Amino acid sequence: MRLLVECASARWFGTLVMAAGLMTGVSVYGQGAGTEKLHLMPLPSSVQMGQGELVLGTNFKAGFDGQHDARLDAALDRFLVQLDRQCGGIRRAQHDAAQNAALVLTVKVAGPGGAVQSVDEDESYKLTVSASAAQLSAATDVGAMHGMETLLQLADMKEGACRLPAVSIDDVPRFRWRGLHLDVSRHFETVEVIKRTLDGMAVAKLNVFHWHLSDDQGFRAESKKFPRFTQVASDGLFYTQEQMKDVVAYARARGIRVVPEFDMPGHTSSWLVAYPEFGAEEIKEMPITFGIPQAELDPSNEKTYKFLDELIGEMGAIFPDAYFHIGGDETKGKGWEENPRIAEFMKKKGFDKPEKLQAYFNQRLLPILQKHGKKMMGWDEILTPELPKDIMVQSWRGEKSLAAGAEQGYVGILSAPYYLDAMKTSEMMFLADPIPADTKLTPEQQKLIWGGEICMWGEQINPETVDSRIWPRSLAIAERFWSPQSDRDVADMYRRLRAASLELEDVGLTHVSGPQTLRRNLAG
Ligand code: CP6
Repeated sequence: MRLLVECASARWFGTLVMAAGLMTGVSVYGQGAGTEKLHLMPLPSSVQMGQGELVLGTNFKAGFDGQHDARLDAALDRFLVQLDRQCGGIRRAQHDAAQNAALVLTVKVAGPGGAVQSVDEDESYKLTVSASAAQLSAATDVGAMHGMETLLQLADMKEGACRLPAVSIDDVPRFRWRGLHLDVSRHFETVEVIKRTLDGMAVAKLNVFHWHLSDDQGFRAESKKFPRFTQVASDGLFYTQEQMKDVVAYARARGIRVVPEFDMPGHTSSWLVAYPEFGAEEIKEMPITFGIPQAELDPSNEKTYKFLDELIGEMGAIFPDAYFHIGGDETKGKGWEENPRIAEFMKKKGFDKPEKLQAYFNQRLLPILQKHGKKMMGWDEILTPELPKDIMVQSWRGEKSLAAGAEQGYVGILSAPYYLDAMKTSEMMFLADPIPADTKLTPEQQKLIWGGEICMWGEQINPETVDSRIWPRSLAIAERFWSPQSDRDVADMYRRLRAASLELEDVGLTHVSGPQTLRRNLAG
């Protein structure tokens, strides 16, 4: 019965499928007999094979049953273009009500979902394919989009026709926060790279793009209030406000939230080259090296908070997500101790170590974020008892650190095992679970672990190589975030990874073909 507790989709249907699965010796919860021929990734929570297959012939028509918005309409168009690319001969049907009877694929949603996608968005979907028709139903656009991705993975060209196996799928993610973090400070990535990364995320059913927009080596977001950020601290490589809004819209169209990160009070060399008046020390230039350069904002200066209020207000309007990532990692505080004025401030406040000053800084930031309608998110180091329980902690230090937060009642996500630049294999990252089977956390505490984020740090990537660092391994991690906990068959994961990896190339990623091949293909 433990499995039933852990899988959110454990309704009566799932129970029946699990019973069937156990009888036929299929090891993963919810995967019925015959599913070993499919190559779905991430694995849905329950799959049951039916009789026969649906041939998508010249009579193929897809459309909606009932209400739908422009976002879902566009998603169906993209789906059909992709299906046509895989199969050929697929065309878009009229979808007025009178024609519904003739639809081969019917999509039905209860509503569009949140105007700003939240952590509570219902992402579930149900898919039924018989020999005569297919039905996709979901509570929201996002659920329907996930279902379309599954349909693309089901479709196969065989004996001159595009076919879908008869199947019944009931799918819901295990975790609500399934992110990919991309550092664009150390090396800049173009909007084109960001967009194709979002396309890959949609295939993998990842739902949060965490955009690490500032670090010591560069500040990549255009600020109209503080133009020196990009004038002197970006080498001309930055996103305009229009480009950032365009990325947010592109992500939303694919059911993906965008959480911006402005890393502070450490990792701020770029900030202090542009605006030295808010720093604890003089920073002459941005580093180009590895390591943690000494550069901290000055938490003792009231002007620092006025400045952050304006910056967060400006950036918060570009990024509608409820969460705003303040970084907070690796602040050593040496600059604070070396600055007599700040050292005196610490003494007066009774702060015996830099961590205390950082906690003070975070406490001052909190009402600023709240004023702009944002919740605070940061790396492990922001977790101090002074902060309320609705902050969100991203653990780069590991499962123990994450569990320690949950024990104190803090919500968190796991990132440590999913560092792509640590050269880990798909297997290692696939098996690393945000809630390991031997967890000591109570069921209530486990509910505070909302998922995880893959981390792509930028020191060793550029637009030419980034795809091959992120993909295909991220598909394996995305499956860990989406699929039932019992899904641990590594050989089967690799079998499906091969198919999904090629599918990613179909949507424009270049991890297999490489940018050279891509350019040749585009040229001619
Ligand atoms: N940059 C920032 C980094 C890292 C962190 N923060 C990092 C630390 C250790 C490893 C990889 C990356 N490059 N700003 C830690 C959150 Cl192994």
